[in-house]
Amino acid sequence: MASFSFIHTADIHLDSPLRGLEGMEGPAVERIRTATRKAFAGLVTEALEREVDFVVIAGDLYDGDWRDYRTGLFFVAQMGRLAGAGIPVYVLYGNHDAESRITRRLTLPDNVKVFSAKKPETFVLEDIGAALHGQGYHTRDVTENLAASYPDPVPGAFNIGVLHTGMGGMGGHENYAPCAVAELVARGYDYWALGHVHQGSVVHERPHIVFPGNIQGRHIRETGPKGGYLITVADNEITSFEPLRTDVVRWEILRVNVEGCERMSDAAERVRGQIEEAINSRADGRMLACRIELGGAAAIHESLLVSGEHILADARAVAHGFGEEAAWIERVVVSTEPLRGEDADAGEIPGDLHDILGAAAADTDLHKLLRADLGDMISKLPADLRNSVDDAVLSAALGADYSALAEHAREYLSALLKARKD
Ligand SMILES: [Mn+2]
Repeated sequence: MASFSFIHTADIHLDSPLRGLEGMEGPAVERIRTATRKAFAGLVTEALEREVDFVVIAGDLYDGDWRDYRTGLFFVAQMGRLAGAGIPVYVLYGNHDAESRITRRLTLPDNVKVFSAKKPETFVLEDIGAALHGQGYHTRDVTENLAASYPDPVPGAFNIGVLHTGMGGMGGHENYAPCAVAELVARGYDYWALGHVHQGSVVHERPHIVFPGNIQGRHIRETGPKGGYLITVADNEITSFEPLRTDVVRWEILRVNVEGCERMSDAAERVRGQIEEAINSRADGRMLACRIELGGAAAIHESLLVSGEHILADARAVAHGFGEEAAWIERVVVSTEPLRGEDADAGEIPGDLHDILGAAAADTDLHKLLRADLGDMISKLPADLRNSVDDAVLSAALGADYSALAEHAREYLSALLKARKD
């Protein structure tokens, strides 16, 4: 019986710069900084231990042009580990590592084969009866349907299509090299090793059409377990399809309801409980990188609004209580509400100011002023930055919702005045 196994991975984004860690230090931050490398080395270790027949990397091995040669040398060193065991690696470049974007080059070990970016290329592995078809990206913006010109399957072989694609525009990813599921199914291959969409998903089975997702979450929008797949094939049938978890840092959003909390220390205690629960039930021994979202109606709403720096520092202090590299807090988002039936402004804001602020939300002249001051600046922000805002106040500003913005300002001012009085 002809049997073999391979690993399918994609979107490694080696040495991807991690936003928001500037000026931060400590073992947890260092762990995050080196996470893409550690995850990739872990994947190579899996390939060696499982004695796979080959490894497929379906695009975005790199995050863009290397800052220096260390990124390339790290990759080559990992490939050298596989070369030592006689394991070949098939690499296809995607939008992030398109030929035109990577200006530095290094000699790759013989076991690494790179798909052509000019036309579809096929590698046939005679000894195990597998054929791999693929075409890499020459430039970043590949808008044509690459899959349409992939060749017919090699008769009698287990055929694998390797493709970096946005398919039909999934999950907020740029729709590069678009194609349809039905079209891939009709191609007659046995497995489509896709890349580009960072949230892993099995799009179709028999034939398998698979986005493995990235091997390591890089920020709070890449939450949950990450890794590749180990596929075993016998007589041209997939006999096992197993997820490999390679992430060394696991991103999570922890929603903490602070309803009923009378003091800030009550909220801290609830945060502690949520972190503990996440470490025990969802981190699988990885370091947890989390965002805390405080919600619910509570008497401490105003105190939370005006003491952002303290809340973040205290959440980090709580996390340190679980050990140096157990959990790290990315941010604390305050989405709480004042207790119902209570006029948040009552007695806090002097009469005139109260009236002015109350009317601000509906003041069209004020909106015009805000638009003049903010609109131009906002329109100059890069699209990915604009799309990644998760703060209510910033969202209102970006969405030109000036009445919501005025409302946030009124609430904040009221909380500040109240805090001063207390
Ligand atoms: Mn990509």
